[in-house]
Amino acid sequence: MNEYLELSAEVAAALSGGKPVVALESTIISHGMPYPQNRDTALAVEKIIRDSGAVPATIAIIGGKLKAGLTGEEIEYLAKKGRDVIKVSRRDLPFVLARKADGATTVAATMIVAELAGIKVFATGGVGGVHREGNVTFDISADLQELAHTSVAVVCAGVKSILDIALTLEYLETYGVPVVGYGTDEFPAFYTRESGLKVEYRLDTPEEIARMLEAKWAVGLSGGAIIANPIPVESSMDGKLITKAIEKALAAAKKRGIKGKETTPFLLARIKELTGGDSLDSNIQLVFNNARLAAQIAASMGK
Ligand code: PSU
Ligand code: MN
Repeated sequence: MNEYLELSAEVAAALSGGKPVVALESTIISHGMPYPQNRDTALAVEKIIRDSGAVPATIAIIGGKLKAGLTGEEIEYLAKKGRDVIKVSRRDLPFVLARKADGATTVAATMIVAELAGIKVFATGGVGGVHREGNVTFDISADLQELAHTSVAVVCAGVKSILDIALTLEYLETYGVPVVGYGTDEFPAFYTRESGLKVEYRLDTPEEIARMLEAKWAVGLSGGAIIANPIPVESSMDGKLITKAIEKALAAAKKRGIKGKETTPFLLARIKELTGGDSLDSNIQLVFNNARLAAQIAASMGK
């Protein structure tokens, strides 16, 4: 095993015993939600995965170690420290390891650790993508390149319209990343079930998704896949209301000159303020929904 990698006893036992394991990221804890909802959500997601018959592997960097499977204390620590924890994507990883520091892993960094550990399925809320005006700013999340190269399936609720969803889908197509609509013909937009953009492939069961992933990897098509799982109807938001909040948040980011890795956390926090917490409730529910599906896919792999 890699000298930087540390699996919890539960995750190590599940992997060696061929039991289903679902990876979870930690940037969503430190930078994606406020305390204490972030801690409560992280713990509840783990419980949902356990109740669905799989083992959760929440991933983060603690003391320069790539951890898969955190203790309750470690989750509490990352949740409480919030944005003071380093947000770690691919390019940040070597520095944080060498300094023996702590870090919250983005989708990209979580995929890297999951692949090292041998975990194939990962659940989160939303992935990063091509930002609006990305053709000018070049602000394209490293998550997309990771999906192009690292062989882990990411279950998410689509991407937020803080991004340019159409450009994000074009980018994924160019890099050969399969995008599945789970029970839908439309790519979901995180808070809402519709984005106005179609997916090429709709699959309606976890088994079909597992077969697709197995086929992909069996023929040497390395890289990830996006399993886009629309937010449950009862938790979804009013399209107009969320669009307004997003427009305001984007304008505020522009005015303040927010750039680089700060952009996504800034927008998420602003949207939460502007919607009076409704967006946070939706966000939490869609993560739960993704965790359930990811556990089912993980259980179907190799069957
Ligand atoms: N989108 C969300 N919630 C999140 C993130 C994105 O709706 O918490 C986080 C994820 O960790 C994702 C990261 O990997 O932000 C992307 O950041 P950036 O755009 O800087 O790559
Ligand atoms: Mn960026």
